[in-house]
Amino acid sequence: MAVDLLGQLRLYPLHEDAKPSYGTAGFRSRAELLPSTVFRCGALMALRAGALRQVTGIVITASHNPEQDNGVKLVDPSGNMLDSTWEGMADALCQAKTGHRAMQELTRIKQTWNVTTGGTVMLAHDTRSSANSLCQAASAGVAAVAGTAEAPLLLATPQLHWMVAQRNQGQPYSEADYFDSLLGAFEQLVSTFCSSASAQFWRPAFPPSPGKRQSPDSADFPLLTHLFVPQEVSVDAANGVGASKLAVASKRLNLLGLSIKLLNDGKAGGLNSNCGADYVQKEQACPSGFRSVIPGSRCASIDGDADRLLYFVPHKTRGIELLDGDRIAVLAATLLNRILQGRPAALPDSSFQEGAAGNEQVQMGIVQTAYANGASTAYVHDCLTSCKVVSTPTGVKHLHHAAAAFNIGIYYEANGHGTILFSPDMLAMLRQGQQGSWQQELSLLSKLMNQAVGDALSGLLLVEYALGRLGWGLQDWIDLYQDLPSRQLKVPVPDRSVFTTTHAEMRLLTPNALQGLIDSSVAVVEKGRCFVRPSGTENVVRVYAEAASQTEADKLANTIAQLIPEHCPVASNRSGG
Ligand code: G16
Repeated sequence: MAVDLLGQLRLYPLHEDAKPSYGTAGFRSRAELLPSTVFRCGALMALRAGALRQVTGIVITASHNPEQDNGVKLVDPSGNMLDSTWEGMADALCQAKTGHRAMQELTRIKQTWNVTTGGTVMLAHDTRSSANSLCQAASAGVAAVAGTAEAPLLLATPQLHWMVAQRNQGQPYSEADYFDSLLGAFEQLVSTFCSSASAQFWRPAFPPSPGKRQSPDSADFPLLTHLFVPQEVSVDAANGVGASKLAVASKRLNLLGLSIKLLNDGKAGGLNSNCGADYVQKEQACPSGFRSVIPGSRCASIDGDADRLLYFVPHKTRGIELLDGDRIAVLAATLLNRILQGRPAALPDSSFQEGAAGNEQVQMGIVQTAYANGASTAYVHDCLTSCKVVSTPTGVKHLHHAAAAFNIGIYYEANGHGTILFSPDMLAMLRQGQQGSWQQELSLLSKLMNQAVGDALSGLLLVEYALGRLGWGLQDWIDLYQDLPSRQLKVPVPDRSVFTTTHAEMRLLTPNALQGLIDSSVAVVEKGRCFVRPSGTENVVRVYAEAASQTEADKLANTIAQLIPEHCPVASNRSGG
């Protein structure tokens, strides 16, 4: 039966306050403004599935934003975010003021892509109360172009990305398969490379010289039985969807001696409310619900849709030692370097040149954004010499593609969003490895790390494996380098589109005069760095500053934040993501 597309579009009219705009990770706004956008995204992703004859996906989530917000993340057949060439079409479709105009946009897409009917779209949502009605809107949009919308599933965002990628590669793709793949890889890594049988292999070739700092929990020869020493991580689950998913994983991880103590698991407390990875990073503070956690213990925080991960150590006061995405990337690069060099675990040692030799054949890179702490970038340049550092604008969609250019591309935003990509050539080479070889270890790591998108569960397994494998305690990881003090602020503005940037968002193009004022403020601050960029997920402009002292970083950020209103002419509101 023919579908009345125009009639359907008119059932989901554009809200008069909605100004949708495809942002850093799809569309976001207050939930009540979204039905039209979500319906149209359903139609768009069904047409993309039809055009490519592969399955696409939609996740209804506003990730780190508050409960009253929602949004759509659009998943390409590869499992990555929607191809950037379609973002303009998504904008034109979702911004069309009337059903008739929206239908014209859909017709244009059909003609351009020579597609008559929609394909299959997988749907997922997080724990927000607006999920049900928005999933219905997405399904209706898919059906309106004669596509097939699958039943929506309660999933963490990276799970759906993984499932779409697997399915299009003809691989098992259920949620159970997802857990089997990640946890199975972790189990195999531990049993193959951290067992007493592999102890010989892991004896350090370069035992620490006398007088060098010793890891508090390592003997001279770390036999890598560390993982079997019961390890507990207290995880702040942001009162989001990640809580139930981590609960599933923790049953299997317990058997390996890795115990996950779930806090902010959604039984009390609001989604991302004074908790979650965004809160912990921006406030540099312990999330709520951590009063019972012993100062100095190993803690982690994920965000509302479980695609970001940070580690932290609570101090006696409310403060924390933050181990952010930059540090996870450095830990990963250290582990990978040592595997590639056939080099065993050794304690952090300033005379030890990571990546100095042995892996010339493998191009490894770390992708960062402007938010990467200057100390982390300096550490990679100075100590991980075989790793190239690349900087991209904010957004996994940018980092992912830059990472894919390497044989092994590590990408992590400072906010904890990231993963490690292995190129097809690299994977083909790794498949030839024997049991117990470095190739097998890397191959298992490629299964542990979600190859589609940043994933908090992957990240947690990586950190625990890397620390156990290297024989490091948290302090060894912290001691690699000292972060420069930094401060992030957000300033609400009437129209964030007047802020445009260049140089991977490190410099402003417009408003014209503001960059000059930032430059002169930075020039008088020791180790000063500061930039301003419009958020792609909130109606704010973000200010980032770092300096030699916290007082100076705070002062620099505040000085620039105060300049913003006078450089921002009043214009139309934008409510989209
Ligand atoms: C999303 C993106 C991230 C980005 C973050 C903040 O994260 O996936 O890549 O870093 O937004 O972006 P912005 O500074 O433009 O608001 P999430 O976890 O909210 O989906």
